[in-house]
Amino acid sequence: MKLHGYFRSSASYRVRIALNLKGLTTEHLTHHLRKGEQCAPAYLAINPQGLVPTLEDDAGTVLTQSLAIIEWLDETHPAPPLLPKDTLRRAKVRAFAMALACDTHPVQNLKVLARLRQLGLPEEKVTEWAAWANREGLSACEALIAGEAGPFCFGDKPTIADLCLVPQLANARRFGVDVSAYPRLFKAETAAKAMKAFADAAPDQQPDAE
Ligand SMILES: N[C@@H](CCC(=O)N[C@@H](CS)C(=O)NCC(=O)O)C(=O)O
Repeated sequence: MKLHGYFRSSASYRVRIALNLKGLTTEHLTHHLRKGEQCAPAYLAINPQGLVPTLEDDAGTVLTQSLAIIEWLDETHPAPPLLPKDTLRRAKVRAFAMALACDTHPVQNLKVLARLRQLGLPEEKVTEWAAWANREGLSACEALIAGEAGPFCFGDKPTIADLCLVPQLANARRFGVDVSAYPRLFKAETAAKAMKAFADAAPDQQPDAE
């Protein structure tokens, strides 16, 4: 398998964690997002959205969208499971993951911030926008798992909720968000980061890290 990604990409980070948890190795192909390599014609031919990650399986089938990739990995390599068995719990885990992957991350993505700059927003306002998007999403997520004992987001094993949370907290810190406001999320992050699968997937551990 080949994973097209970028060390600082939080969506790629989610997939790297899933691969590590499943004990799967892939070839890592980097696309320098700040240099716009995700918009090169050869890459757009496999991912017309011009976003990372993209996974190519051994047969050359191309998969895009981190959550779709992670669920496919979970279905094809069921151990350890990344979703609970109980259908209601599955829905809750997915809702938490989507609060970050669908409603938080896209609003503060590179492409959106670049557009705000093009429209004339000064750099401090761009950062303020990104920090606001992170605070909105993380505050909601803190409330979503307030009643969960943990230590992970949902229970004593990582799920796709944790795969989305850890990279999003990294983004939040980059934009200057005070993450101490989210003690329950911090508890889940601490449990996750203690696992080798999460530690090895961290941006600063990647060969393309700057
Ligand atoms: N919903 C997509 C998001 C992918 C995405 O936005 N990736 C970012 C990096 S985390 C990217 O490629 N940004 C490039 C750009 O904005 O031009 C997923 O989960 O895979």
